[in-house]
Amino acid sequence: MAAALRIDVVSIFPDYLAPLDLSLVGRARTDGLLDVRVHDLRDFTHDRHRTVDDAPYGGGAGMVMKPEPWAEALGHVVATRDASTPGGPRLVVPGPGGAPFTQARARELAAEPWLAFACGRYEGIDERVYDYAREDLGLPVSVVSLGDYVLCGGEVAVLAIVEAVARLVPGVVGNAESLLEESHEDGLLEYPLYTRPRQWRGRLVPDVLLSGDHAAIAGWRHQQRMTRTAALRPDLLHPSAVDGRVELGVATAGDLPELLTVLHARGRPTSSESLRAGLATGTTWLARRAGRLLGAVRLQEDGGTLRVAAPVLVPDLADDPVADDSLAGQLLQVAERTAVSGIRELVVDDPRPSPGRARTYRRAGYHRRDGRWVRPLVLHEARRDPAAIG
Ligand code: JCK
Repeated sequence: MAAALRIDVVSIFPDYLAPLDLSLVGRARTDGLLDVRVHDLRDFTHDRHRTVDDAPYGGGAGMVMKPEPWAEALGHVVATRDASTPGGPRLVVPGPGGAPFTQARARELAAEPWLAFACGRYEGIDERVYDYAREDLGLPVSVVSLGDYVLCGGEVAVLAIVEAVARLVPGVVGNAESLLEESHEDGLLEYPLYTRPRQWRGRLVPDVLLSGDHAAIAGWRHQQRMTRTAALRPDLLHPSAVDGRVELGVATAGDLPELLTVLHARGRPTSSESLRAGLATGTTWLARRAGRLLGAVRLQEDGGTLRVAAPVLVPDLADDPVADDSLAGQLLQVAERTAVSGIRELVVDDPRPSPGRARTYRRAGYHRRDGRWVRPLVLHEARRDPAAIG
């Protein structure tokens, strides 16, 4: 039987991939479910020193991988296509600048018949190798990243990706249920796990798990997952706060009732009269998504200073640090762009911000001065056209 998935890996450190002989992936290989072939890039060089790197054109730190050995190695891999893999592999290249490698991407890769991985080293691979693979070899190319930190090469990323993909290949993981039940399949973190003994070093297993009440157990587990997700990964609960399209616009009299409600709900009560007066003497920017009000910020010129009221967000977003950073951050940015020439600094009067909001101010370029948040403006920033917002 032909393997369900063929995987070729090209690296200057083939030994780095030795763990693919072990555990789940190793078993899948001996079971004939995976056909893994590791190639040494240096076998595709022709000089005495088996050179794979050279200095970068344009200068800069470090070395770049030469294109010639890569073209030969990839050509060799493609030339070994057979009846079960007639089309050529999808080329996956780990790199710190790639698209995030996610469970969705793992599912996509697990559905392919053939994957080839190019493990870079040094600062990375000559860009033309990607174009060559696409245009001359006809391979789909995906550059992927494991996360926002810097590794020394692609090998560790390939180990992680192959492991994530292999366990989705039918037959590799025994219990199909354990694949279905999983965290990241439904976007929440996992519930805590317990096994025997019931009491261990003075610690008990939660009673509900021994109750035999399946509905109560499911309810408790769901509540645990929600609490953990809210604490550790709020972005998973409010993805729209991060990547939904936010529209920014200047408030007019028609927006006052909605604004009044939000300010009251956030403990900043004001009268409609003073709010109306504020519209005349300064600028209030609103953030909306699909028409729904999300937050607001008010600006007022005062000599060379632009006074910025602490951005206010609607109650269901206000306590979410991710939403705060995204929305309050965008509102502060608008404040900055509104500043006309003559303004030398922005000042936010917010002496006791929440830790999340303090972080938002710092990320927006403000620093603390005498209980206020101050953002100096350089001249070219102070001449921006407010009409260019959006
Ligand atoms: C593949 C070489 C090392 C080191 C220059 C300038 C940021 C570029 C990865 N999640 C991930 N982190 N790192 C990798 C990864 C790193 C790699 C290679 C994958 C090949 N390197 C390297 C420094 C730079 N940089 C700004 C990095 C590459 C994945 N997947």
